[in-house]
Amino acid sequence: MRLLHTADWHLGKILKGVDRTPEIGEALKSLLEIVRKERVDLVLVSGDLFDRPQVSAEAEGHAVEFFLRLRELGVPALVIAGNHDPKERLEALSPLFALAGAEVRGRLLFREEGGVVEAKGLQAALLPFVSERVLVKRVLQEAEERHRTYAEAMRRVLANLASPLMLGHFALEGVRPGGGEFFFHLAGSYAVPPSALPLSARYLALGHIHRQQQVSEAPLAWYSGSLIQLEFGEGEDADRGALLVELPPSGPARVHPIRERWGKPLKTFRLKKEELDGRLWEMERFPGYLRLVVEGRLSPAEKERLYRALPHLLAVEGAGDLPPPSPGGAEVGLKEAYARYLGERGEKEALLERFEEVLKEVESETLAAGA
Ligand SMILES: [Mn+2]
Repeated sequence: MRLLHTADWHLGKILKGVDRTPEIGEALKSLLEIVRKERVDLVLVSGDLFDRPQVSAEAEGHAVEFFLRLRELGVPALVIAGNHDPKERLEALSPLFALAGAEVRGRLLFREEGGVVEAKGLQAALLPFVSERVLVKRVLQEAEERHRTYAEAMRRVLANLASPLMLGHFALEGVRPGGGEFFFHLAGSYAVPPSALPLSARYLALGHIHRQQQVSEAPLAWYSGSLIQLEFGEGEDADRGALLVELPPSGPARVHPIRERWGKPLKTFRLKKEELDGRLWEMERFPGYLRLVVEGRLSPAEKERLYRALPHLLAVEGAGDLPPPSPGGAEVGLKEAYARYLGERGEKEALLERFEEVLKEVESETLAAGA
């Protein structure tokens, strides 16, 4: 049996005003080509098909077309919602997707409720993203206790759903972040310990982390990675694409990474002000989208000149506005981690202020609930 494992499409993604949907749509066409050529039997989509609760009709159209084309090829699909997906909407549309041969799961169902399905004669567990807030009671005050509770709850969910094939959308401890989700990692936030992965699983198809990587040997677990480079903060050279998984009737599964460079690359140039003119040609020739971090103040007119000269320049930032990321991803405070995250995304103060307000609200509520 040959599986194609994909995740983190993020249809509807808008990066600093640029809609990435056409690039993602092209990547999906390439995926279909792989399904056809490699005679794939079953497609696994491990969450984050969409980037946000409300996406454009074009974004939805690409997803619908993908599953209709799969149906034409006679290939069924298993699909789970990620944290970015409109999970209620996916759940509501699931009977329609089922007509196209795609089993779509928006919310968590335990085994007794139908959380394990059969696909091509194989038992497959569907574990969509489960919000930390659902799993962790707010009365638990200590961060450490909350993290332990989350890990324990996920351990029970995974044990309940233990199956030869499992789809999941969560962060696994010790994972190398892909950039888009690095706030999670830096804040030392919620993650599932590898020991919670059921040993009886022959393959775990994971989504959530955008860098393609194997995260467990026994049981075998991989993140397929995103289709395209979605954020400047995601390493240009980081592996992504999709995975072709061979699952023989018995014996271990074999994983063949498909490391494609779909979509436009994103690159950050970090330059001193006086280097700008000398490096302009290099930036002009770069085939993707650019972000420029300049050491030294630039006047609005100077910025304007750069935007005119470089049509694919999406952001100009001053260096030193934010502290550089700490080496090794050491633990930092929530506020600092969020400031860095905003910096990576090129968004700034207004959101940070709002974040502080929300943080205070949550803290006072947590105290009140604990009292
Ligand atoms: Mn994602």
